[in-house]
Amino acid sequence: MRALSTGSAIMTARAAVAAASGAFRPDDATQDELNEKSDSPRYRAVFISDLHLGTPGCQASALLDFLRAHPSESLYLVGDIIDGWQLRRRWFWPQAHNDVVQKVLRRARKGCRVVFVPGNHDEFARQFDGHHFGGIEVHKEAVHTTADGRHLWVIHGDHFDGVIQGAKWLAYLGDNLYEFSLRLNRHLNSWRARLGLPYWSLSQYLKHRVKSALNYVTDFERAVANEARHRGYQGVVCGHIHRPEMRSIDGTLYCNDGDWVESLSALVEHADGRLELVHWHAQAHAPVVDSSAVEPVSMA
Ligand SMILES: [Mn+2]
Repeated sequence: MRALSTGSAIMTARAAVAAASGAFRPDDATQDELNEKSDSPRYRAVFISDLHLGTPGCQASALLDFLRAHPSESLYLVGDIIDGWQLRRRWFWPQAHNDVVQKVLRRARKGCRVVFVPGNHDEFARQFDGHHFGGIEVHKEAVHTTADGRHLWVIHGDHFDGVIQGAKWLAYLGDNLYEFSLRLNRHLNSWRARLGLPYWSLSQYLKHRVKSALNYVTDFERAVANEARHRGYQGVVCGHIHRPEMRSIDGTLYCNDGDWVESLSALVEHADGRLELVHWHAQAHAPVVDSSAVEPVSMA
């Protein structure tokens, strides 16, 4: 076990690095090289965020499959990679999560530029701004220049939480819960009628709340894109809200690479500078993920 010598590093940082560096197995590397034959197209850059390693929600094996199929010159880890909040409460570190860290470290050793922009769940790493560990550069924010010369601001996005109102977890309510609310509504109102109370629509109330949650997403996207424009960038790449998206907002390109808990998505840059949002669960060779098995609670 090796640990960082920096005294101020909190336990989760030390433990995560120790877990990653302590169990390197050469047979893994060989297997990985076999999987990474040159028939995979090489991407100029890959952006992933919100892996939430250290939580049961992290879809680590799907992520490993994605990484194997997407070798790149640069890899941006756009925050909430290791979930220090959850690990502090309960230690959860299965082999697949270790494999992800190994995979990233190995990629850095093989000449891929790996940039880690910490998020709010791994904010312990923000104190290492400007340092590098095992070939991974840590920056509070970064700028990526595409092959066609666009400057993209790379941030996690949590700093924009303060300017946004609303119950964001409601954005993750599914249809099932909505249908359940309609049934609950009928029972609630027959009970209210017996008590002589007027009709009150639970579903209307929830619909209103879901609408304000969706407004939260739009407000977040606009706030991030506006700030990128004010700073003179042509676009922005962020994560945090677990909502993959790529669109122009008032002339500024807004890219959210999504997450590896719910949406299993990433942003990739092709050799010619073209950006693409990859939805991994939609790939034929990837395992189908049952979204109902994932807790609807937001981890943004
Ligand atoms: Mn976050």
